[in-house]
Amino acid sequence: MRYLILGVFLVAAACGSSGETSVAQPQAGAPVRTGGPHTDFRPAFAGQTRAPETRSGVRLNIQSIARLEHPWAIAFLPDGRALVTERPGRMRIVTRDGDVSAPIAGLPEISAHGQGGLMDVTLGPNFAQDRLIYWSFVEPRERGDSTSVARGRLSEDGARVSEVQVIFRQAPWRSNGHYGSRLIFDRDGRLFVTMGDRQSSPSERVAQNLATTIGKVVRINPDGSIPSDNPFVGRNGVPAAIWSYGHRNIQGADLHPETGELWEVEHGPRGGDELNVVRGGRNYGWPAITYGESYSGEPIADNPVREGMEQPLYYWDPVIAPGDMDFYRGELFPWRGDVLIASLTTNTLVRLRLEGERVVGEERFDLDHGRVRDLAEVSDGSLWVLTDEDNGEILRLTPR
Ligand SMILES: [Ca+2]
Ligand SMILES: [Ca+2]
Repeated sequence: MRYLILGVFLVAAACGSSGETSVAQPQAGAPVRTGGPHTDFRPAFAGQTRAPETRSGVRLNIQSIARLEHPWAIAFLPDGRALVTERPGRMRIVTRDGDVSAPIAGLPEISAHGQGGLMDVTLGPNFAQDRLIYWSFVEPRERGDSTSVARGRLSEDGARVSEVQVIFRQAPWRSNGHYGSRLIFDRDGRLFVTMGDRQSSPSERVAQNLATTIGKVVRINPDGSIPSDNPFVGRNGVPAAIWSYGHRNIQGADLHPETGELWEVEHGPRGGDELNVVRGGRNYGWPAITYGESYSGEPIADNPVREGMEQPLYYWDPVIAPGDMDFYRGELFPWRGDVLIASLTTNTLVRLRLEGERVVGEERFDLDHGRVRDLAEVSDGSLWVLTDEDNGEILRLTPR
């Protein structure tokens, strides 16, 4: 282990009357306490991992407002209610007070097994006029189920979707994992779909193969057609929808509030979860380069740096298993411009402080309600968080 463990004096402080535990401030420069890394790779630049712990002084008020089965994604409607998906294949409308509607009718058949089912949902860029919503799901296919994207018109009363069209289909693959996915409209109204490598073996190098949409981010128009300025348009044998490649499994993404570029968090294997800014035509390396190793401990890459492949802005080893990520845009918390990440394995909300494209601080908030899947900022700056459990919850987070 090459990381210098600084003299960190973690002193358990007395538990307050509210029952939360806390620890004394570690010395300046010490990272969040996580245990040792699995690999002994050196970061490509200072601060690429284990940024100093940065305390914002926030204490969270955590309120459970509704229960759902494996809730996966939240999309707020203009009236303040939210569309919320459940991975087994239901979409519902939830009010600010947590009243949950019956499932919305009219969704096409969804194949729910393993890590997949109904996943993300987002409003179209002209929702106020056309009421089009977009969702990602695992579609039953003859040659192996895979990630698809559909859109449909939400009725005025929110009870059903109609005029449903499947606008994108990832190539099929026979596995139950690594479906992605997040749906992010860019500022020009084009749709990014972030996906995964469908748990293909690293030795198959599928995410590096430009002939398939597996292990890729794609960019499409809202009707499923291909933007003429996509990076691989006109390249023989390459699906023109591809925006970037070499991705393992992306379940969290957002547009940078200033630059409008796509940022994503990506699951690594054992070690090597990543934060990336995703640019058209670039290769993000999986599985040719990674800061992780296989679950059996076998190496995947002998070197995490390679010419022509992008370095993550930041990585975690051990992993956080990132669900969604959002840039915080509000003012209720003192986090404006920070990256907030839902962590499935640590049951925490992870906050990254940025300076440009460098991570300069990390903080974690122990929510202690199970696997954190999604987060969404409410118009008042509070947060809704989903826990991906059989008896999952919508949690409302406000500062104390
Ligand atoms: Ca990578
Ligand atoms: Ca979100």
